[in-house]
Amino acid sequence: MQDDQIKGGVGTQITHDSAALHVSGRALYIDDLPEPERLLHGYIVMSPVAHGKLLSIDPSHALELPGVVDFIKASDIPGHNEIGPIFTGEPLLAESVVEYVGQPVAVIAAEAHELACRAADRIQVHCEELPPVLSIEEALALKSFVSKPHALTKGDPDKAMLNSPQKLKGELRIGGQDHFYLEGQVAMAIPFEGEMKVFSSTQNPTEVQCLVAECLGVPFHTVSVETRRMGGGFGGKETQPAIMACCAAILARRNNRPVKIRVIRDDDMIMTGKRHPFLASYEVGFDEQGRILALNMTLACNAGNTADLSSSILDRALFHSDNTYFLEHCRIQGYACKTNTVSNTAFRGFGGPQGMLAIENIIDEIALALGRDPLEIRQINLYGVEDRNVTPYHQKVEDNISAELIDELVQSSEYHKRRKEIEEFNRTQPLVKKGIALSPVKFGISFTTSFLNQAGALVHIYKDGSIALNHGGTEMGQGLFTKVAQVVAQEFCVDVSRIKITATDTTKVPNASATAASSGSDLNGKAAQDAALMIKNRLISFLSQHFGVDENAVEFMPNQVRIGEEILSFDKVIDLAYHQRISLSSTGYYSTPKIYYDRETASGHPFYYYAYGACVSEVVLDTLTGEYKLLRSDILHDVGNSLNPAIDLGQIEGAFIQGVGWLTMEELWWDSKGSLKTHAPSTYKIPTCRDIPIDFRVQIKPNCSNREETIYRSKAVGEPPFMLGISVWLALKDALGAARNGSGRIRLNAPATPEALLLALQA
Ligand code: MTE
Ligand code: QUE
Ligand code: MOS
Repeated sequence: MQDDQIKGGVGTQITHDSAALHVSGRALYIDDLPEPERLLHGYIVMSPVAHGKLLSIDPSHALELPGVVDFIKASDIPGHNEIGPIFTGEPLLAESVVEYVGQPVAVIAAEAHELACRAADRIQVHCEELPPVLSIEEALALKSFVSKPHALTKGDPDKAMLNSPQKLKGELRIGGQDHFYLEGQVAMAIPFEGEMKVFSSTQNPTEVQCLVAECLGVPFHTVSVETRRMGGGFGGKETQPAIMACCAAILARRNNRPVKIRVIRDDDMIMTGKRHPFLASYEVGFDEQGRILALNMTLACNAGNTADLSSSILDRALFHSDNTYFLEHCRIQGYACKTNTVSNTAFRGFGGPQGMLAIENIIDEIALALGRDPLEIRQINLYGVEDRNVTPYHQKVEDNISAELIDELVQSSEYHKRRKEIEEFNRTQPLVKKGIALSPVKFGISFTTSFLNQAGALVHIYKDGSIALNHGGTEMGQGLFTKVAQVVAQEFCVDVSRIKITATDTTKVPNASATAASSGSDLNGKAAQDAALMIKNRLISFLSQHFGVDENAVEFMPNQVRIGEEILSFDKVIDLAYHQRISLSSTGYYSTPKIYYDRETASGHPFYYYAYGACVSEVVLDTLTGEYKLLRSDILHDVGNSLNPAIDLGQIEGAFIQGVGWLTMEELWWDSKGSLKTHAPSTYKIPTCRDIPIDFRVQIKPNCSNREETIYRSKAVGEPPFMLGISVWLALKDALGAARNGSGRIRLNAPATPEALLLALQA
């Protein structure tokens, strides 16, 4: 008996392919792989100061420990000492200056991990300290930047500001965020026959391949990188893994032994980049209704000591400082400030969250100034459908559904009724105050660096009818492998269990982009579909000739193929095709259409489409302690036609909570010498299961097909819902307003920790 449907096709809620392995602890991460014989363990020696001349590094106390085998510094790197993803001037190991506390300056190798760790501690790094630049303000004053400033302008903001009946000026400080992936950074390099095989916990195996080859001074084809899965990446494994991979490969080549480097959590947090802190300064002009007439805003981020991806992250911050709102006259300027702190990097949302928080705060300020419900101000400023639809970067918003989405959520969450109940509660409760807020999200999908929007795949069908799938995307828990397997199952009309998802490997698919910008399933799904269709079309043409029927008479049915009157099992068809010498393997390729951006004119069509969502959150605040509880969150989020609603729901919930963590509890704190003091869970509070809303209602917006021809008209989901967490920050601000009885402006920065809330109450 054949089923009338395949198992695990597109749109079905199958579980993550590794779910059982994850929850039973059997999933293999790089540190779990069987260790090769003669494995050495590397450990990275870090700069003790934020800024200084590097005078000498003395490894003698380390090398005298039995089992310590090797030591390298910058001058021992055989090729380039460069690991910048976009710009040069980003050394793997510091040469003559050190520029942040934690900067890699040397690497030690020993017979055991703990020994290497201990040996690294004994290495003496001598520096002549120089004055560090630690804050955005200092860097702005010195005009110390890692990349050229960028600005978006539309209309005539100066004139519109002059003519605005109401104006507000303000500043918002936005904190950074540590990725806190469960699996720390790790790499293992294995030398053989002049080649180097690297296992790297990376979102970007191709970049690791290229950088390892450049550090070794060898052609790319002698280095291969494999990544089966990461224990979370969240952007923290886009560029940072190069440090461990390159150091391991250099040591492996010198010693002709395999080398593994895994840094402990504290050192990982000190050494590697985080989300960029931002300082937003603005002047907004508006009318009595609260409609924004002019906006003049500067977004300055703390890029840390090098550029890394900061220029692209700043671009994305600028591109999202409109969020869902039409800004007719605006100037939005961006600065990527160079400081003597760790170089900040990609983190879920990639600057978008910071830009969006800035404008959401402005909307809130307008509402407060006019004594109106912020929801009204949001609604009155939304992008239109026919007009009022041009962004500050001059892309037309053509798929806008924010108004209807917000209306639906206002209804389903009973926003207005609850707002009244909360007012009543606050009238009668002197010490605890409730707050509520709705915040929308519009997130642009595509790498804004247009050439990155490409992907490749490789599909094999073996003689027994089983299928192997490979593509350039990486699995970090987000379910990409599962979704792409569903696409291939759908193409061949077979059960997904037939498809073996294989580890990302630079020898199988070359020149892949990072799995980033939420575009993993969009890009790799299409590339895998292309490969599958190539084979499928070969099969169709073969079968029609072999059986003497029209090509239209060949039909792929669940796990079978109908050829005219005949029905053969999929296995039988493959067996037949093999014996008739039909190729059963194909590569596939995809590049996103319609996108371009011109930095000179700051205009173009950087995004293929937008993903939308909105969230209503309700909090209760204890005005004596600043403690709060997230009572309820209602989310309505657009994922187009979902490839897998179960996985998408998980992404929405997880991203939201991670966003709440960023804005309400995760606080990074450096001392006056630029040393990070919050480098473990004892001092850095991430959300846990106790922090999810007591009442959590998450809905995927139904019947919401993507108007663009994406893979099965789905939409990217990885990052957009992160920004729904903004509703919680706004709800806390609303509760503060209630506590202060509407007297004066509320100065609240992010994160809104209990301490910050208490200070804002007393200000
Ligand atoms: N989900 C899990 N479980 N773990 C992760 O590391 N990273 C996020 C998001 N969801 C992440 C995640 C980030 S930053 C991005 S860009 C996307 O997943 C990348 O994967 P995708 O493009 O396949 O959605
Ligand atoms: C979103 C992203 C990324 C991005 C642009 C986005 C990203 C990323 C890069 C990038 C840009 C230039 C490079 C490079 C990478 O741009 O993750 O290697 O040369 O890596 O809008 O997530
Ligand atoms: Mo995600 S920040 O684009 O890795």
